[in-house]
Amino acid sequence: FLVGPKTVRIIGVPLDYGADRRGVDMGPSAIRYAGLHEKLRQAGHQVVDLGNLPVPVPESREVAQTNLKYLDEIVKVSRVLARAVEKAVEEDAYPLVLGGDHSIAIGTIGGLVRHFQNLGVLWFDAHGDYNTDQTSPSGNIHGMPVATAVGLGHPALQASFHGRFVNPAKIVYVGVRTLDPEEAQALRQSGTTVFSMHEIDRYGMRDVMAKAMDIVTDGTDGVHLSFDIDAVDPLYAPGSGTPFSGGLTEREAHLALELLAESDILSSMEMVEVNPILDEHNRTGQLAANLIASALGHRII
Ligand code: EXY
Ligand code: MN
Ligand code: MN
Ligand code: MN
Repeated sequence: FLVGPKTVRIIGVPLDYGADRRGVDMGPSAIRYAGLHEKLRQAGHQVVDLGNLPVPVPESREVAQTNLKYLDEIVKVSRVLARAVEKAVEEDAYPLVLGGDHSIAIGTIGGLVRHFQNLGVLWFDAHGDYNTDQTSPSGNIHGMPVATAVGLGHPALQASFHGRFVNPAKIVYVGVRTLDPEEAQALRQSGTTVFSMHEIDRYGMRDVMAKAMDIVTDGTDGVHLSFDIDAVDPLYAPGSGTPFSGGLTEREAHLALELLAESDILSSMEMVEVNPILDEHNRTGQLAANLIASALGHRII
C-alpha cells in the first residue's frame, strides 16, 4: 500500500450556514453514497464513521444580515467539531471531515492546532477564504476560515483555537483564481504561499506540489489538507455553489493528491463545498470520493 494503514475516522458536518446557496449540507451523504468507505478499505485502511454532527437546519433559525452571518450557529458547531477532531488525532486516528461549507475548517483546524505544535496546511480552493468581517463583501463565513486560522478577524470565530494559531508561512494554497481586492492585499502581506492557476499552468502540477510539500513539511509536526471542490474546474465539478472557470482539471487534481499519497505526509483531511442540488447525478460527489481515495493511496493496480 502507498499510504501506511490508518484508522480513518469520518466526521460528517452537514452545515451550510457559511454559504449563500443552500445544498452543501447534503455533501456528506453524497460523498458517502459514492462508495467512499469501500474505496478506503481497498486502500488498506480501517474506516470508522462517526456519522454527522448535529446541525440545526437554517429554516429553524433567523438570519441577521450582518457581516458575520449565522455567527452563533457556526461557532457552536465549530466547538463540537474541534473537539471531535482533537480527540481523533489524540487517539492516533486520521480525521476525515466531510462538509458542508468551508466555514467548517474553523472547527477542524481549531481542533488540530490544539494537538499539533506546528501545523502545515494545504488549501486547495478557487478562492482565498482570507476575508475577515471587516473585508468580506458578503458576510459569508465560508470566505473567512484561513484568516481565522492565522488569528485574524472577529475573536468570536476563534473560540475553538484556544489561542494557538497556524503559522501563515506554513500555509500553501493551490488552485486560487479569484480574490476580493482587500483580501488579495491581505494575502500579499500574509506570508502564506499562493500557487494560483498561473503557477500550475507555468510549472505544472508536479513541480507545484513538490514545492508545496517542501513548505508544509519543513518544521511541522502535522499536515492538514483542506480541499474545496471548487478548486476543480466546474466542467468536472458542477456541484459547487461558488463555481469559477479556469480551474484544475480532474487529472491535475488526482495527480496532486496521488503525489501527496506517495509522500504520505497528511495527518488529516477535509472535503468541502460539494453541493448535490447543483450537481449532475452525483458526479461531483463521486469526484470528491475519488479524490479522497487518491489522497489516501487508492490505486487501480
Ligand atoms: N470571497 C467571497 C466572499 O468572501 O464572499 C467568496 C468566498 C467563497 C468561499 C468559497 C468556498 O471557498
Ligand atoms: Mn473555500
Ligand atoms: Mn490534545
Ligand atoms: Mn472556494
